[in-house]
Amino acid sequence: MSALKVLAIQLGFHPDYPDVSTLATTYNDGIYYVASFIADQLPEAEIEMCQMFWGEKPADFPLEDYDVILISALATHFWSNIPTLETISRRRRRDALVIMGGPHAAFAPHEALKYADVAVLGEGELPTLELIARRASGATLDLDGIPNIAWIGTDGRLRVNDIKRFDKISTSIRPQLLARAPKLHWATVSMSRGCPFDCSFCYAIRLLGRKFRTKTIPDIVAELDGIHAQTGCTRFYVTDLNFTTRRDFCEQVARAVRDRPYKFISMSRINHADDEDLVLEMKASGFDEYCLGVESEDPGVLKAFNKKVDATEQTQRLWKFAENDIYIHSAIIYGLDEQDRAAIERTARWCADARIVHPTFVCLAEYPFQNLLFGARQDVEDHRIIMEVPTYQHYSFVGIFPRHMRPSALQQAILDSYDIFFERAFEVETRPQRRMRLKSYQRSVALGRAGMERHIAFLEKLEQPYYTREGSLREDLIRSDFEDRHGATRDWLAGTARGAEPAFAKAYAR
Ligand code: B12
Ligand code: SF4
Repeated sequence: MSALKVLAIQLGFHPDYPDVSTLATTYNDGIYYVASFIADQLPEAEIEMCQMFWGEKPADFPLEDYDVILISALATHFWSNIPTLETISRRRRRDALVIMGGPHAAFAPHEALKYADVAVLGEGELPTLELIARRASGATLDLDGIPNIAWIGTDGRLRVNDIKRFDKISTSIRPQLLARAPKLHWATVSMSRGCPFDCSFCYAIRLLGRKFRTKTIPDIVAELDGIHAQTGCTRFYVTDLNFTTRRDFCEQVARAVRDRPYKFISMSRINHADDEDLVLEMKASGFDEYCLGVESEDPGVLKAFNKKVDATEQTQRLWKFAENDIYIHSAIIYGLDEQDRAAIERTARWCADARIVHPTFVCLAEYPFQNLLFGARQDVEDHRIIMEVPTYQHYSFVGIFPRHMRPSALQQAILDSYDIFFERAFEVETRPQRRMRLKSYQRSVALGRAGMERHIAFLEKLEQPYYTREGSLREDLIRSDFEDRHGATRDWLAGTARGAEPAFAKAYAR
């Protein structure tokens, strides 16, 4: 029997809408973990990677030859690559298995299933292995009982299996999968999964769950060394949702990598600043940058997002990081009804005063039908979401109809926030090293400017019928338009969606 041939594809961004964050230039690690796990479990399989971030094109691969095609995409990648997905659908073998995973498949499985046989709704390793095994064992593919998957049944209805959060996560990225990587600024790697918090806007916990699970320290060190040996990269983006969830784990990682020449950026919460001993111990091991879920300085906004932090202490905590020469990145979220233009300007200026070095000003984003499908919360109702465009769920680009301002005005406010921030930051920041960082960030933001201006023009056209001359949202009109365009899909989903089943919704929220 010939070896199983697998192609793993990471879809890329739309060239007109690049990401403003410098960190977004690295690869998304999810597909590498899935592909590496399959390689570990099925050593006879031949696994190839097609990374669109590096200019590789799926159409250049022999798509007809593969037994399994794995596709990973954010929403923005999905809607930026419809012609590519059509090419894959046209050229794939009919008896091949096409599986789509990652955020878009997880939150809009019905869209992913236009181009894939199966959508994976969360962690992909075990469901993918099981799918491959079942495909190999029979002519008809029996999908019942495989956790975390969705597919379209022979009756044309969406099927969603039970959701399971897995206990162990021992996979390491196979360095060979990065063989064709260009010189990387950052290599992404995951050391733990899950976050125990429950912020309202957060889709991350819906993918990876709320149970914090760690890899073993020897596995982590071996993975870092392997990626370093393959790519030469010494800087790692730790994609863990909340790396500092457990102090003992952080200490162990810090000790294990102390003698390595590595630098890390990891995600954490702002109260990490309170444990200065740990912050400094980690800094001595290369953890001198964090991406913090700051979101806002406004207590009302933080409460609305269920952030569970004390707003009065945000600034002092951020100063502590700055005083210890630790660089802070953070997404600052706009789009709630109470965030008018004045509040947005205040927040942008506050970021500089609080000495955040890399704020990314973003728009609240939401998928429709989340309550219906999964019993999950949505802050923005279905009809106010701008879907099916290359900027969909790319948070740098406004993707909702706010009630209090036009989408184009919000996008303009996002753009202006960068100017307000940089003007103030150069007044506040005196340390040469930090001023250099600000300058380099300012250059990368400038690269994203044309995309935002293009998006403003798009939004102005789109929103025109939906706002009165005075600027209030004509909600009845937008609702009835939504009904015309998406009502049938919603009703079709309602036939099999599982959000109303308490046991399903509970497992999903874990
Ligand atoms: C770390 C992170 C970042 C980092 C690094 C990203 C990077 N280059 O890897 C930074 C801060 C730079 C970033 C930026 C952005 N991010 Co981000 N990010 C995350 C976060 C928190 C973790 C991602 C991660 O790597 N996790 C660890 C790995 C192991 O998990 P995973 O990728 O989810 O993969 C697992 C499953 O999804 C699944 N899977 C994935 N692919 C596939 C494929 C197949 C075939 C199968 C079967 C399964 C499968 O299996 C994997 C392993 O179990 C996620 C939320 C999340 N996933 O939890 C958001 C997330 C992916 N980001 C998001 C967004 C929007 C962005 C930006 C576009 C934001 C912006 N600026 O506008 C940019 C895009 C950058 C980019 N290159 O993609 C959204 C995606 C929304 C959407 N629905 O499309 C998410 C979901 C955030 C959220 N709201 O919760 N991000
Ligand atoms: S702390 Fe971060 S990862 Fe955890 S729920 Fe909140 S936003 Fe999501």
